[in-house]
Amino acid sequence: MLKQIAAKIRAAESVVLSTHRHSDGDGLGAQVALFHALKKLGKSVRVLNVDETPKRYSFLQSTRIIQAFEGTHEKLKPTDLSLIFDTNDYRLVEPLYSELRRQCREIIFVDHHPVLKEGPLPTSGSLIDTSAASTGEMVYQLINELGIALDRDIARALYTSVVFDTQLFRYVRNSATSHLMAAELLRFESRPDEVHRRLFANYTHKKVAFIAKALGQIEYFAEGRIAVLRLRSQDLLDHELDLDESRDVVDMLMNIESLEAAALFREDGHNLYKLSLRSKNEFEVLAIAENVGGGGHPFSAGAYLNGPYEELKERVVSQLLRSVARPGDASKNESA
Ligand SMILES: [Mn+2]
Repeated sequence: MLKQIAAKIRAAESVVLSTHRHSDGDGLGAQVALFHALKKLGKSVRVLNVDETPKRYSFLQSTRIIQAFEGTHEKLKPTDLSLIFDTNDYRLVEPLYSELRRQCREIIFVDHHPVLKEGPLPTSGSLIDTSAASTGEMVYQLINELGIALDRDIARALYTSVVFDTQLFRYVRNSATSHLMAAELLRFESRPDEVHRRLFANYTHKKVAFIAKALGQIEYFAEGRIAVLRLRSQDLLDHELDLDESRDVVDMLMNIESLEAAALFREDGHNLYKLSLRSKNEFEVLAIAENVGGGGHPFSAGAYLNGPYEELKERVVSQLLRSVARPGDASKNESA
């Protein structure tokens, strides 16, 4: 499939690169890397996402490369090819996706998330590789397949993908690929420490105060094997946090040694929550996320939920408790 996609890229004159709503370091790194690579092939290429880029990623673009569709709702010019990274679910790309469908001759997803059991199928030419630790890894292979030489811009973007999705090589899926790829990229990226800082060491004093308050409110279940935390929208506002910044909190929870799974409920509005689930060892949370209408990876998944907090929490915690009792059996859980 990689070879077919490379052939389609070679044949295309114009290409649009996109990723899911609430973009992250993996999707953005993949896009920006391929943007620079395709420029070298003389393609007309643009990076267009549904919404604005979270501010921590400003270092990926010295001039503005990444554009946001929302707010402009511009009419796209007819385009040969669109590649969408780090998701295979078009609903996470709407309303931009509808415009891509109108204007692009072909749309291809390049992704490492499992296709949802009950959800839309990716387009036919798509490349889904759930063994890849990041989408950047797949784009790295694609760039090699196209025979495009790496440079600092490409390397920095791909390195961002790798270290973001592996959380600085903590989640490498028992494969050497991320490290081997990083070693090659560091021939061109001389300041990996700067990338690490931009991605992870970007806390303001207000954010630290926010985290301190939030961590004091963790609820534990099953003898400390499960943790649940709610982030209130007023607290996010008071501490001047982007929605994007809440993801650091759930990753922090997984540093608690006793934990097998964590659930973070971020309040996005009245009775609107973004649920983030994390787990480790034999405990998988993807099925639980799917049961409540979401998706993701086996050990890192999420969903957008609608309803009063206590009800949502009960629904998720009851499934987590069933899974903790029977690890690896989460797929047999039924949602209430
Ligand atoms: Mn990813």
